[in-house]
Amino acid sequence: MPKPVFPFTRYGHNPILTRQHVPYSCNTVFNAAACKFDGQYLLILRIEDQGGKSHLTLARSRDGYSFVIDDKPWIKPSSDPEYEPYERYGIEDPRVTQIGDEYYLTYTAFGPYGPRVAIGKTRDFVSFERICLATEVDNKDAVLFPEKIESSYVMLDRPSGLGKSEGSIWITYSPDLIHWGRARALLTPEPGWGNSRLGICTPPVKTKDGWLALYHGVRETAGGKIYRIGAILLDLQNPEKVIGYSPYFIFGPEEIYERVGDVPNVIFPCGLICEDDGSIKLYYGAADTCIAVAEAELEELVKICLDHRC
Ligand code: BMA
Repeated sequence: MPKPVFPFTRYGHNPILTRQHVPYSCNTVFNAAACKFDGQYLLILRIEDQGGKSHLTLARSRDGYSFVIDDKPWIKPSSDPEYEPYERYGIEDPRVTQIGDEYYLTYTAFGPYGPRVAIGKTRDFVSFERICLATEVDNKDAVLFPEKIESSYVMLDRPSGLGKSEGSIWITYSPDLIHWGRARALLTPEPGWGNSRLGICTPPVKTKDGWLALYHGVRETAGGKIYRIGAILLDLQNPEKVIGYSPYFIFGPEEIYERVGDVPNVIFPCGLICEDDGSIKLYYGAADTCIAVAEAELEELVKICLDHRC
């Protein structure tokens, strides 16, 4: 087996956001979606309040490292009777995908029945329109592709597997973002660094070699779970075909802010921004307590997948 590679370099002033940066009282700020909008970097932060429920708040930056957080939440759990029973315990782990001139959010709606995937959209990051609760419960980690493929919207998600302790990455299709089907499993846990759960982290990026996405692998250990990151490459025309993926993790908790926090040993990226020079910025929640950023070359991530073709 070839030598494992670690393509990510952490920003020197991590963590970039902690609860000290939040202009109102909360427990933690972590797991943020990321995009560029109106000449700025935007993070859609998951903020957990002191009651243990999460909402989403925007943070803005000119350089991608130094962010200012809005002084009030952007999206709170819904009071609409159609959504309220499913968002009662909070809304979590957003991801954002630009399709045309609209930005689509996928997030975890969490309520008494369990977690399920919800979809909504915005044009201006002021108003927000909920589109649907897209899956049943025990499903999280959903990302949308940035374009339709053969006239269908395409989504990756992570329904729970055997005994709820496992979970695999699945693909599913929709004509209208509301009705989803033709679901297939893409990647499932194997003994090793991702022996328990695999979930997609960041929306797929189109490259000449395929759709590149990052995913987390959860390893169950005697000391608890460890959340680490791998890369996967999917066929451009037929994204249920896995071209290759990293057989080892390429990014994992090492720094103190990743090792220690409300949930130790967690790196949980929800946002990836591609820069014009071929680099990417990966925004990740660290130990469910703060937000950090790391950088890599997109081409290097693709190469890792191509070096390990299925
Ligand atoms: C997952 C999600 C994430 C969280 C992670 C580690 O199941 O709930 O929000 O960061 O667990 O606690």
